[in-house]
Amino acid sequence: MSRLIAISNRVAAPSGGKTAGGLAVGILAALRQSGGIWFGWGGKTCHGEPSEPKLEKHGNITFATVDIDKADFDGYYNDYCNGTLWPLFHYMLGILKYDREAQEAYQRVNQLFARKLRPLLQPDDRIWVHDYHLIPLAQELRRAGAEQPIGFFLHVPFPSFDVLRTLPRYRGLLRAMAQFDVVGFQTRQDCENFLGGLRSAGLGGAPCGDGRVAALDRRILVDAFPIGIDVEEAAEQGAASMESASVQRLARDLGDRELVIGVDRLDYSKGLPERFRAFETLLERHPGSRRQLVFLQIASPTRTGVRAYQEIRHELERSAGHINGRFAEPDWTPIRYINRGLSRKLLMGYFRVARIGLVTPMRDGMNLVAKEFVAAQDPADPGVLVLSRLAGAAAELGDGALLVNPYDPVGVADAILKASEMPPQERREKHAMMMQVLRNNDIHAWRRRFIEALGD
Ligand code: ADQ
Repeated sequence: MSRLIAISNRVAAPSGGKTAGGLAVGILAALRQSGGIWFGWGGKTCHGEPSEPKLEKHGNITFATVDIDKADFDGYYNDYCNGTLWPLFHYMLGILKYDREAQEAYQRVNQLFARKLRPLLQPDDRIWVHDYHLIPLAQELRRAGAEQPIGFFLHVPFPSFDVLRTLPRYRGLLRAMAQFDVVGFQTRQDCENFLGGLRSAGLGGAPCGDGRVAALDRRILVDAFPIGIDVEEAAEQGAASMESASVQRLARDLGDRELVIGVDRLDYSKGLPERFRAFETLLERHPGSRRQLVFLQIASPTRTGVRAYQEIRHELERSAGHINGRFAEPDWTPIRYINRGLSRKLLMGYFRVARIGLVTPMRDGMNLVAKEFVAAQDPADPGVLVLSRLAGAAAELGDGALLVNPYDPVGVADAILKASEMPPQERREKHAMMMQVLRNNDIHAWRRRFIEALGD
């Protein structure tokens, strides 16, 4: 079996296991099976041309990490990836910022990755590139002479043509994507958006009859590969952490009140201010729910170098303070807001204690929290998932979750109320339905399907 070369902006710590999130689990499992290299940025910046990649071998996997020039890193990561592409792909055009120099830094970092990776490649390797940070990588690897099959998986949504073309030089982005042999998305809708983009830009998009589509002068495979989770692990962690002192303390403290839980990176695409407003709307419109529900939001800070992320943090602190000031009683605080990341085990325990999981992004490629919440439940007395229609996960979990539009606070408030009143039998049926979906398409099925598409 040929080696796999996985490339992503960041490389998970080789010690892996304990802290590895869903994506890292999938990549590591794929690498372990065939052996290979995980290549990416090591977390350090430098001045000027970085030295050769640092190689660390663990079993049959080599972790190869490079430094990036400080000025290029700011342009590439903060400005272009997180200031331009992320808002564009999440339809947040109001905060999209575009700067040609940042785009050039993005291209340079992709050239750097290609330059440093090329000497490590063997002729029969297969290459799997992850996410929007590395869209030009196949193009740059081809220019450097690489002929191996190269696949790309986009973890975030792909926008419709009308949104895509707000990006100056958007055709360059489509051209770069057409240099991959396999282009994978989270949902069918994302595939349609990409194919529609190719067609509207006059770059191809017609089926070739062999399951591939024509793009420029190439034939590429475009398909949906919805990412899954390690279902059994989340279920076991959920059950096991009921023994943990801090999970028991939370359960005791709740008494007969019900827990509503949200867990997200602190990102404006996750709809946190809107979620807080929806909870406020619930307390306003349904006084009976006061004192009965406690909303716990755990939001870990990310991308703190980007202004929009500093602003949303302040907005949430204000909003939690305002809602608590308005509704709290001496023995009841409606919102508990934790501004840091917690261990996965603890999260799975909190999920299991919760009656309602609130997952209401304004747009999301998939959203693994929705899946983790479901997997961590007690099947005999499961909680209910309230899920945004605009998350990729809604395409899979639509029948079992209560779907909402995150822009509609009254609709979300009504769904929370409905979830809190749902009879046990209905909760069990919905949960079983969703577990079936999760088991049929777990993280291992996801990586197997993608590797198969890339060819052995
Ligand atoms: P993210 O936008 O990071 O991922 P998500 O899918 O929700 O979003 O994954 C987040 C992961 O981090 C989950 O495993 C979750 O448990 C963990 N996490 C979140 N908040 C946490 C906290 N406060 N403390 C500890 N852990 C926390 C991108 C795309 C998604 C897509 C994934 C995978 O934006 O749409 O689902 O990649 O493809």
